[in-house]
Amino acid sequence: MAVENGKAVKILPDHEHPVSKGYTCKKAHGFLELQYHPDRLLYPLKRAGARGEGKWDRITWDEALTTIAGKLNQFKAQSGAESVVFGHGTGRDFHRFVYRVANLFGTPNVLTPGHMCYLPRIAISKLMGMEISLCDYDNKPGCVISWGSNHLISNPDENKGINLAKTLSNGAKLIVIDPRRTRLAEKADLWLQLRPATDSALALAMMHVIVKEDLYDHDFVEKYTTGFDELVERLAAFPPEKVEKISWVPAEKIVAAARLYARTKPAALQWGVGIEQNVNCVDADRALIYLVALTGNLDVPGGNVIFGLPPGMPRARFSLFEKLPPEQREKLLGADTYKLGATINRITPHVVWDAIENGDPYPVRALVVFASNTLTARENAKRVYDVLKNRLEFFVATDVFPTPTTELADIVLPAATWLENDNIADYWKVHGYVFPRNKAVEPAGEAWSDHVILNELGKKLGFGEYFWDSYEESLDYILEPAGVTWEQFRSTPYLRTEPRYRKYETEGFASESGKLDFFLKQYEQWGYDPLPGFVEPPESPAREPEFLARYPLILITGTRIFNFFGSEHRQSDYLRRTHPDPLVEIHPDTAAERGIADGSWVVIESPRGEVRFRAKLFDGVDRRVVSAEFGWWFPERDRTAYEQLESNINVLTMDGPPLDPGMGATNLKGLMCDVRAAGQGTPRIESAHAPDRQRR
Ligand SMILES: Nc1nc2c(c(=O)[nH]1)N[C@H]1C(S)=C(S)[C@@H](COP(=O)(O)OP(=O)(O)OC[C@H]3O[C@@H](n4cnc5c(=O)[nH]c(N)nc54)[C@H](O)[C@@H]3O)O[C@H]1N2
Ligand SMILES: Nc1nc2c(c(=O)[nH]1)N[C@H]1C(S)=C(S)[C@@H](COP(=O)(O)OP(=O)(O)OC[C@H]3O[C@@H](n4cnc5c(=O)[nH]c(N)nc54)[C@H](O)[C@@H]3O)O[C@H]1N2
Ligand SMILES: [Mo]
Repeated sequence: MAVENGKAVKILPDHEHPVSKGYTCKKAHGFLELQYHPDRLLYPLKRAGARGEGKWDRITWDEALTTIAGKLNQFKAQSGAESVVFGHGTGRDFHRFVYRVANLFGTPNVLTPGHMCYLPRIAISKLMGMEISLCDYDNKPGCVISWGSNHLISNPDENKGINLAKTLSNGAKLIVIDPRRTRLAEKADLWLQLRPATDSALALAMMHVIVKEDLYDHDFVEKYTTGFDELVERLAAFPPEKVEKISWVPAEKIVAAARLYARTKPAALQWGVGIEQNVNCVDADRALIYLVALTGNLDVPGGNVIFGLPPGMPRARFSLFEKLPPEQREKLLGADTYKLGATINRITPHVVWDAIENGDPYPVRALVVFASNTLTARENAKRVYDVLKNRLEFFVATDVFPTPTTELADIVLPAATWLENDNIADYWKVHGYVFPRNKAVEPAGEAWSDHVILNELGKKLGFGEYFWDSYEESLDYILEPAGVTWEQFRSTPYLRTEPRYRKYETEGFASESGKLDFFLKQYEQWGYDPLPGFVEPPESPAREPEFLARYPLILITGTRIFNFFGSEHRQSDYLRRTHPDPLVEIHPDTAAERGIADGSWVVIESPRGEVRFRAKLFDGVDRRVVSAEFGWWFPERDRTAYEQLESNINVLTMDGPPLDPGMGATNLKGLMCDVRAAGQGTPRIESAHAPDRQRR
């Protein structure tokens, strides 16, 4: 980071960084425009008019936090701490404070995207007695499967696309399993263009081949697993010829992929949310873990490795889960239904909306969210709109910018950006590293970092003894077990827990059997399928003819965009210049049948509503599939939160049920829809339509 006279002027690459290896993404180049953008929230705000009317009074931090703490403590006294739900968005480095405040306050309920993003992998791995295993790119995998993951664009979580790119330039074979012909798919030795949401069936068919052709690791299976016979019995129901009909992938390609992956050693399996955002989520996750294990690639160099937790205090200790009384833990919303999610205290959103709407199983009165554009990013957005606008008693949102979500809040708190605070980066990840992130510039206006906000809110709520005079002291507290202070750490490149391989040989698995179980007894006891299987999604080509006549196309949503992160960055001229509008990919033949031209506006319709997108004709999607971006809203338009639903793809998605049984993962991919040229009728949302002011 280059800083001149207190102003950040350039974001520089760090070539010594072991994870980014000097790669910086386009969003980083666009960030300084956002850092100094005139739209930024600079002061705490209190709603002045009716909710959503757009009238605000500036208030002091003290008034804001005193009001919030007063309300939350009032709800707790009247309706129980569980009537307050905290929330956050995608993984960021302050989340530990959200859980610390929630646990001390006494509510088990924290609303996050974790039910369908990454946490299903964590939860099912833990149930099997391990942490999640990650690709060990630094030890030269000979073959990589990229499964529902567009890593070169999305760079998520612990690994960055650069590590995959380097592995491929070293000559590794590549198998891509994706309904879209991505840049990565173009490089692949084998591209399996599957029907969305059929991943678990495809993985079972690959295992079928691996077992039938005796390509599995006998030693690993015999010594370190249980339930192999039951698994083999299940695999009998998934021969490639049958799975071709389910997944649309030709049987010979399934066989070829299984052989290539099983015969190349070591091989790594990279997966993404393409697999998790549907009703088969956890079954796909566990089938993939079994593929890794069966082929002897678990915890071996160049395979999928369970790296250590980073040095420093374990996150669970920081979050003070033990302070949440057992009777409060039991009140976790949806715990009786989504039992795997409950093991890691995660909830699917509909249970929160049910509680707010109907008081079922108890009333929820307040929602306090940090860094989450809830209205734009959560499924079934019209319902979310109605709940936030009309049914919720008290709503607090903390953000860097005004958004369609902050528009509906009672109190809005201005957050500092990642350039404006010191922090321990990657503390929540499991690649074994932590990095110092030094504050580059002072916060804009009166913005506070989320840590500071939560540290001060914790004190106002009456838990002063668990918080710090200044939040920086909490960095020392976290680093204490690693034997360094923040002052020492801030000039260190990183701390790392060195990886150890094949830990199961000495430690086994932390399951009841001490082994990796193919047959999950806990799943059976919960009333779920103890073995991975496949079910048709609630909306699919298997539906009744009348439904299919109206909604003939499969819809996938949210494939990551290079220029934007979630619903962020739409304020940047630099990033919007090359990507001004929301896009939906449609096969040219499908478009021609509907009179849709490349670049024209179209309406996409599902049973939940209609939205407006620009057509991008692309023969890399199947004729029966369309793929729409997520996160769209238009900061340049002066419009209400309701009108900002116009191109919000979550107007079309389901919050369920039916959902993935264990985790409550929602169906964001593999829904049904139809598309028509916008000229033949604008979407229903446009009833209060403002003129279409495209900015460029
Ligand atoms: N249809 C569909 N919906 C999806 C997905 C999909 O694929 N399809 N993907 C889902 C997934 S995987 C996820 S993780 C979620 C993401 O869900 P969210 O994280 O809730 O969504 P975002 O829209 O990214 O909202 C992040 C907000 O945080 C603000 N922000 C950025 N930095 C900070 C900060 O430091 N502090 C504070 N307080 N605010 C900050 C941004 O301005 C933005 O408004 O969306 C989910 N929704
Ligand atoms: N630039 C950018 N980077 C991001 C984000 C962002 O918004 N922008 N978001 C961040 C977040 S929150 C997350 S969770 C990650 C997600 O990053 P990834 O896990 O890479 O997720 P996606 O790009 O949504 O989807 C990956 C691929 O899955 C495919 N896919 C869709 N449906 C299916 C299916 O049913 N089966 C299979 N096998 N594939 C399917 C899509 O075509 C896509 O190419 O990215 C993070 N990084
Ligand atoms: Mo995510």
